[in-house]
Amino acid sequence: MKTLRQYLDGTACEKQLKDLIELIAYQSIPIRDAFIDNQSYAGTENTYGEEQAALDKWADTHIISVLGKSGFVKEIASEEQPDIVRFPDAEGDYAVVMDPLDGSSLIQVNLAVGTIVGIYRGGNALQKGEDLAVAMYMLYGPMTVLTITVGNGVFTFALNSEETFVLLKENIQIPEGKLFGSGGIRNEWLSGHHDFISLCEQNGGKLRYSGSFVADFHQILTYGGVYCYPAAQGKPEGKLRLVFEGNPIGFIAKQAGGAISDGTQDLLTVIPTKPDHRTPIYVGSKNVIESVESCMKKQ
Ligand code: AFP
Repeated sequence: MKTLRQYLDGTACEKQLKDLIELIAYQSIPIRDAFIDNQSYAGTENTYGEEQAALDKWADTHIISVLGKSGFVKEIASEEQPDIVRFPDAEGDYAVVMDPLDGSSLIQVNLAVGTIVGIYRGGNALQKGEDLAVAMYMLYGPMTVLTITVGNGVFTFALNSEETFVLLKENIQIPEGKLFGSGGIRNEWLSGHHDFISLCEQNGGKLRYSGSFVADFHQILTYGGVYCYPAAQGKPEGKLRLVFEGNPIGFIAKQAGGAISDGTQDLLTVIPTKPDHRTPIYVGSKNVIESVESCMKKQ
């Protein structure tokens, strides 16, 4: 079975980028192994006022330390850091954006959570999503899997019993499915979002939402449909973060023939104004995202 390295060797990625991808992908082993010892909350909050799980903090510190030592990376923008972490002396010129542990409220109930990562060339972390060189996520479920695009299709690898990532699925395309899931509180949704969700229900859609973006998106990637975290009354920017969540997942969706939108435009064309730039997110099958945008226009 083809390993991650064998796959990367068949791509046009430069050697240092391949090494960086592998280095990050295999951090899923220490992160997964740290679940048992990090079940509690750390007693601290991130920039967004969200309580940090101990594993959130552990994974953040761990990945930053590994990347800092690697010399590959000039900047890291992490959901768990208030500011961009800089390594001006690094020999490499990449910038990494990451959510080290996405879906952290699910750690204590042992549901699937993930790590989201994007890599830019040019050492600047605040670039448009469409300029990503690599987008990937690791999903810690019954299997630990890595879904990745280097801009030439989407591939999923699974960690086998020898702790090697081996190819599970190649050239993944999002089907035009009917799953839908939405974050937020129904009473606070705006009318366009209400209309869109009603449309999903009328069309025989099935509700699926766990509270872990990575796990919920992985399901959409497989069966088709849409993941939403909408704008709300008094919260036009929604909850999710453009840089660490929207862009890497959106880049994967687009490479798989799907789309991502903030309700009005392709999210990957938006220039981030700051690391913690928030945005409404709709991601999934292409025709479903088109109907989101038409519901929002009528709002
Ligand atoms: P954390 O990474 O802070 O746990 O946030 C999870 C998340 O950004 C995303 O993974 C979920 O889909 C969404 O928030 C869940 O939010 P709600 O708990 O409001 O549904």
